[in-house]
Amino acid sequence: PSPIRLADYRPPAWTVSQIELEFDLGIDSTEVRSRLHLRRDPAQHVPLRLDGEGLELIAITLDGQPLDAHAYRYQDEVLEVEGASDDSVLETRVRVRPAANTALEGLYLSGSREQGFLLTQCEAEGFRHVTFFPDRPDVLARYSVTLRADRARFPVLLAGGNPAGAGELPDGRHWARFVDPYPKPSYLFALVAGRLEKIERGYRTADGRDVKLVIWAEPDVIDCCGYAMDALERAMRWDERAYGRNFDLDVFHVVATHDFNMGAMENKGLNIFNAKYLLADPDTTTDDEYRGVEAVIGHEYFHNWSGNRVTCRDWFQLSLKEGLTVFREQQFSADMNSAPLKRIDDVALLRRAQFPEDAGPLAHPVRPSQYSEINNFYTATVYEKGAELVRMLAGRLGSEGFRRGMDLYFDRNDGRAATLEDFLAALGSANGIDLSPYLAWYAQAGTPQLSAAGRYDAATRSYTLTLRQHTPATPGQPDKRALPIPVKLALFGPDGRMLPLHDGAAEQVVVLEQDEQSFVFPGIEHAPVPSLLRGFSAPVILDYAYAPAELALLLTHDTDGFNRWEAAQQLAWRAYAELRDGSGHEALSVWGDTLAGLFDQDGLDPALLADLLTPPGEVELAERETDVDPARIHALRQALQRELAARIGAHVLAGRYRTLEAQASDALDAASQAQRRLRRRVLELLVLLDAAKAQALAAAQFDRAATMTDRLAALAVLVRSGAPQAAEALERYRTRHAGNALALDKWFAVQAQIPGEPALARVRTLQANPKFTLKNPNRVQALLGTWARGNPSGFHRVDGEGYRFLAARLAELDALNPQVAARLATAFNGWQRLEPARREQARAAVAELAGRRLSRNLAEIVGNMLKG
Ligand code: B3K
Ligand code: ZN
Repeated sequence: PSPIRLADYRPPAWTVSQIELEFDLGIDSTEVRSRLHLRRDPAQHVPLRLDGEGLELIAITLDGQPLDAHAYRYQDEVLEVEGASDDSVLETRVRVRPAANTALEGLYLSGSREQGFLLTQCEAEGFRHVTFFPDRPDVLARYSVTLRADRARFPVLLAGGNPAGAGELPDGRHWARFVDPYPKPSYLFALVAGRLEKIERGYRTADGRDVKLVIWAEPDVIDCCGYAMDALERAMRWDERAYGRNFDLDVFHVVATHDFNMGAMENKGLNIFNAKYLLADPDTTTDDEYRGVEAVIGHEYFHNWSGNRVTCRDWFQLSLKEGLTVFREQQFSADMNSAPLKRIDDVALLRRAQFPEDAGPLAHPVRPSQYSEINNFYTATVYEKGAELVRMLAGRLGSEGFRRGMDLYFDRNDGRAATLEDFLAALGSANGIDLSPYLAWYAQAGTPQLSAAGRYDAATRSYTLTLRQHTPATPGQPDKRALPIPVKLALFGPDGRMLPLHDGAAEQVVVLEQDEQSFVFPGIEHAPVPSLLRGFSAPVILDYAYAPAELALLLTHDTDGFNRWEAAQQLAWRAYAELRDGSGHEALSVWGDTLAGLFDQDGLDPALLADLLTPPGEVELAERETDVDPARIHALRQALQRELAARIGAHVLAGRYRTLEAQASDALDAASQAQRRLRRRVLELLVLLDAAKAQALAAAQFDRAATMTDRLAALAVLVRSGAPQAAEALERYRTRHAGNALALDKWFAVQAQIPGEPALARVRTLQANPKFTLKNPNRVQALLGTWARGNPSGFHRVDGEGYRFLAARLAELDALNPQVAARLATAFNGWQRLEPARREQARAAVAELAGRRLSRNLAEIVGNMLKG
């Protein structure tokens, strides 16, 4: 099939002003009647064509008349109808089969036939699996949805919009109707039906609307929804304050399911969540997961404006809603928790997930120019790099200017399907600035490399900073142009104090717009140490030839929490390179000794300390190498951390561990979370120095843990260090949490992280465990995703067995769930940079897979993988 191209976009020839849907719901068979009120674009003369996939057509009428067999044709996933005109009403009746739907796209069954419930997932193109429709985001219609079902089997019936009646039917059946007053694209349609329980809360919006907030879940987990409800209320208040956005329906439903392809979905008025991002309780949820629930609750809620009220013209504009909403979610999380820690987390994620994407065969711009399967483009580039671009724009405009721009964006585009040009135009015209140069960031793939060099002239007391940029070629984009790169900076004197800049400010933003530019700072009293790209002001790779002592100065004194961490990362990187190349130990000493010095410093946030003590991960380290040998990188990173542990000292580490242990609590406040984060880090360092002692501490921690965070941290240390206590701890964990799917996922995941060659044997054993199934995306991610995407030394075996094992699982999975298979296949990203033996094994495994009959999803990923 030929790819879809942005350049080929045409407005729809036919639109739908209103749709009336009626569902007769059943697990094996559901009947869907739809009445479409059609509008024709007078400028275009093409027959009516509607999307429809896997639909069994039962009846079709146009303007009340049954259609002859020759007046319509349903083939190749398109229904073509003759004789329709502007204002025609097309009515169809189709049958779909929810229980047979393993792709979890369209209408499907979550859970068992006996107890499970029905739900839909329509983004991006699931609605065409429900009924015939112009299934594209620029067709906005008013929805009226009537659900009918057996009352005993489906006591709860939900769809997006405001409730508009309900009642009884003969034979134990009942009905409910929902009308959504806001025109919306089909990808935002949703329904849910089954035996669900709820928690409920009243909420009054800032503009005075009384809204009912309802969270629905299966009876066994309804007690785990309270945290999400609180988070939802916080998110709603925050969006009112930060963006002046109010909720706009009378009721807001949120539903949890264990069977979901991604994190959650922002369907209008009926958000549907992967249970992983909704359910929370202290016995089974870690601190990181609590923050994840809050963030995703916020993210989906914020989509009500950035995505739903203002939607995307076409799927190439996906980052218009996703990059923007991730940015809003990041701001929300930063406000609710610690802003510097949030920034560190986000940049670490960008480096771990997006930089490798941008540097490999799957590289694509934030606004891709073509795709064959849009579901393959819900990527770190569209989401995380997209959010970085919004952050750059927000930084350029300042907080008031950005708010002005956002107000205008929402105002101008409310009820419309917009483009990234519309976004930049609104931000720009609200501020009298031309932001169109930033469009290049959306069109150009690859991570820019920014080199910086400074020169201090003591005679004139001026400092000159020279910046140069270069973006390496990516597949299909050999030549790159210069991008506007905002560099936020400050200058530090030798005593660690900030040097005032000429206008008295401590901090300034310079924007590099050409390939190379110099910026002069007059009136600088000393040769400075520059703190560059503060807060990570642009998503680039910075190269500046700092002396290790200069990085130590920033690590100790920088007032930007993010750049303190960044200095530690840079030092760790250099220390790692010294170990690898046997090129001395200058950076190693400076890194280890500076951190050892900070270890006992009062007033340093323990959570920040934990992050400072963490060197770049194995995926990030591999990014800077050619002929990558993941086993060697693992060994070197362990050696690096052992050096750090040695410089701090076993005695000091153990002492700090005991102090932290004495403070242990099961509270969720920032201080308790920070204590747990540092305690874990200390244990991880100690185990490298004195394994027996640390393992004994971990075993005791596992026994007594009052939170999942502490229990899982202890278990991870035991399992990954191959402790003699590991097997028993795993068994006790399994028995304790046997009935809890999310806790059991963590049992699979922790074992998938065993380093090195033994990982595969464990993965094979776990794959044969009766609790493992390829049908559940969370379980697949927990075992196969953690191993293949998060455990490089475990996946990249030198004999290639890891690659062949994954390829075989991908082929099986693809037959069930193409979206999940395609995402898992990205584990092969970066294979071209492996050392020759692994490279050949990986290539052969991917090529063998490419030769099979695959879904469009998986075929596109493996095809691109081999092209790059
Ligand atoms: N918009 C959904 C993602 C849909 C993915 C479709 N394959 C979740 C989100 O970003 O909020
Ligand atoms: Zn989103």
